[in-house]
Amino acid sequence: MPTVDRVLPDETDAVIDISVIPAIPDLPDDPEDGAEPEPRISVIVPALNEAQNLPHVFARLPQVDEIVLVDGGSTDDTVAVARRLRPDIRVVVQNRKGKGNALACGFAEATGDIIVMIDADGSTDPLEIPRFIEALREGADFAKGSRFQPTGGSADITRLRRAGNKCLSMLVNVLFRTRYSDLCYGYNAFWAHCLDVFDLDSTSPAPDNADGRLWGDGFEIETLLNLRAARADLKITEVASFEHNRIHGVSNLNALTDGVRVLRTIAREWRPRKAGSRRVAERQAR
Ligand SMILES: Nc1nc2c(ncn2[C@@H]2O[C@H](COP(=O)(O)OP(=O)(O)O)[C@@H](O)[C@H]2O)c(=O)[nH]1
Ligand SMILES: [Mg+2]
Repeated sequence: MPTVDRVLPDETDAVIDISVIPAIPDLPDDPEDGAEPEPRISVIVPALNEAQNLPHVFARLPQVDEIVLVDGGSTDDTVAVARRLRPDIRVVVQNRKGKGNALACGFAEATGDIIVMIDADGSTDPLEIPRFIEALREGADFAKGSRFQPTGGSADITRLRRAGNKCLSMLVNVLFRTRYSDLCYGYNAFWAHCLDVFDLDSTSPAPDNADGRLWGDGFEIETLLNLRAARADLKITEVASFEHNRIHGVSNLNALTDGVRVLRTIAREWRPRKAGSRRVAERQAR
């Protein structure tokens, strides 16, 4: 049974009537003469068989400059539905398997100054995007969603996932001297310069192993981004977020096997802090 933190109207099986969706807050208009130019915003949407959920997600998207849908080889109409809903959408096909690889491929194609990552299943609410943008414009390099900040919550997280996430967050906070309240959550936004720090591989071919995934290609991607952001001393702001239930279909995540991948990610990324800082300094000097 999912644990529900806050009672919300049940959106499962809801027929989405766009006319009743609350007015979508526009992101700021073009600047006055001489003011800082507005950052361009790219939204990256990894999707694996989400045709039924995309109408709901896209109906709630505020105006952004670019939407990149990364298809994981969906066998339903995900791509056709996305194109019908948003004729201007860019569709990218990932080169390996897993959500992490999908994000790496989407990030590599993004042209915006700010990159926002959201899910295609209706659990991350696009109406929250302006909050993430605000955190970035107020000085953060990385705006990290958190379900465990005071006004956040989740209708989707199970007891097991909640407990695992808490233990893993505590472990990371000790090892990486962070104060993360939610390590394994996939709603984040960041300035494009952070991609240097994330250093993701979007080009290598699929390895010849059982699952066709390289390290970082799975759901451990969220932890990987958080750890590399911390190690590079990026300015990180947690943004309260409410995670809704997936609308249709079932999660692709396995709490146990993916939890172990997260744990191994922590072990692999943990190195003496100085080495991490030196790597970033070298990268910045290039
Ligand atoms: N392209 C792509 N998207 C994926 C893959 N695995 C999951 N996703 C997408 O990633 C998002 C989150 O996945 P989900 O299965 O809901 O995991 P959960 O939210 O952690 O339970 C959804 O939009 C999925 O469609 C994948 O292998 N490739
Ligand atoms: Mg989900």
